[in-house]
Amino acid sequence: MKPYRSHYSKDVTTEDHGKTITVAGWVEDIRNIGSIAFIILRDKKGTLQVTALKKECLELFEKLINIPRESVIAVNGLCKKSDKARNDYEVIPKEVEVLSISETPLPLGVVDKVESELDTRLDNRFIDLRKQDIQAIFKIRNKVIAAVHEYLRSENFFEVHTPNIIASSSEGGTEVFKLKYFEKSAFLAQSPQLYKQMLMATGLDRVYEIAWYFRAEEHNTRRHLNESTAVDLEMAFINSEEDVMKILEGLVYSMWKRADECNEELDILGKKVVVPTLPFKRVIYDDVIKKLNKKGSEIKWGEDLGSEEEKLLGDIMKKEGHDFYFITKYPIEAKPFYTMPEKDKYSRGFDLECKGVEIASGSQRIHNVELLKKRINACNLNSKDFESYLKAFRYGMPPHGGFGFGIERFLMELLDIKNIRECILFPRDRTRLTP
Ligand code: AMO
Repeated sequence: MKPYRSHYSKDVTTEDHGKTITVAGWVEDIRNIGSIAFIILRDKKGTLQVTALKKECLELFEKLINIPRESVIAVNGLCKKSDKARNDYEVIPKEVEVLSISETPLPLGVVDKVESELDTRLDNRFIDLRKQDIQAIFKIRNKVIAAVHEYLRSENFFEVHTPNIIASSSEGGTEVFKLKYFEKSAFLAQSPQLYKQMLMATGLDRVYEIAWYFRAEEHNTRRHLNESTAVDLEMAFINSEEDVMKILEGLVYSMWKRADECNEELDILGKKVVVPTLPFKRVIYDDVIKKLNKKGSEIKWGEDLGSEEEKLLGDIMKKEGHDFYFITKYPIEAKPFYTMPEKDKYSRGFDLECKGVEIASGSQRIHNVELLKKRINACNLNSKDFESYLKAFRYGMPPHGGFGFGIERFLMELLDIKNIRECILFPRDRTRLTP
């Protein structure tokens, strides 16, 4: 049969009625009522009905009713208007080609009413992803990423791809995956941090990357992955971190707005999206600590917010009418070595929170090489490990800053998904390395 597919399930129009078309996909269900069989065929865009009449095509009828569910078939047949069929039409088969027979039983049902355990679903992710609600999450992700490219390009950003196998840890700390690189040891990049900053010394001015983060964090939580993705960005000639925050809130707004336009997927998921209004509230770190202490939290000045404190702050801010808010002017000791200090104990680092969850963090960076070395040492890191990075600061480096915005965290908050593993195709966590 050539081609296997002339139409997707949802692409048939009134003009196709009475014509011969070919459709292809997975056999979701077979209902055989004796003289007639209804085969529900599923493809990327939805489902359609293939109707086989026993008395008109006995051989085809027998072939179709014996195909195991989830097998892949292509059907060539007559497209016919039908009030009873799902998309107002059905296909009366003339020819059926079985392209792949599914084994039975299935390790996971596709249209079953019973909810399966997340682990069973992730173990059989290729089947899990056949479900229309699970696909809807990734269809929204796909559309929103398109909005990221559109927005950032309209703001004169340049897409880059930086190395993931690197010689020194990008964020400092111990949460790095170490690997053997021929005679040397190497690390998987925790983020593109060092490279996007080095690019600020090239004159490219504004760069972004849809980046992979590899983090050897031991804890297994509902909002941490060991391999995650982010919109990672850096911009030069800024006056302060405020310039970076403006781009970040513009980006978040564009992404939420694009998500709000995904009507079909949102309907499938039964979700509503509330597009935020700009600008987002800015709260300085000192006030955050005061607000938290007032509500009984024992967090001390200088500490970073843990998930408990973030949640409490989320509730406080919600009452004040803010789902989105920046926490600004962090203490320097709570931020990574590349963060620009301000006065003696503060920094130009910020986090963007959404309903009690950190979705992005960023800062103005240090662009003076001597100060940068000082901060590397103060963070108990060895500046020798950062020589090739530091070199980029010695021959003309403009003031700059940027942020990292977690794509899975964004999806969790956008669609109110409780476990971050649902927001990435093949999650990597403390115990999961397959599939
Ligand atoms: P940070 O480490 O805060 O900053 O990460 C930025 C954003 O990435 C997401 N994120 C994660 N998502 C899931 N699982 C994880 N383990 C995980 N770790 C981080 C979060 C977080 O806000 N280089 C800086 C960014 C910058 O300053 O440009 C950085 O990596 O949404």
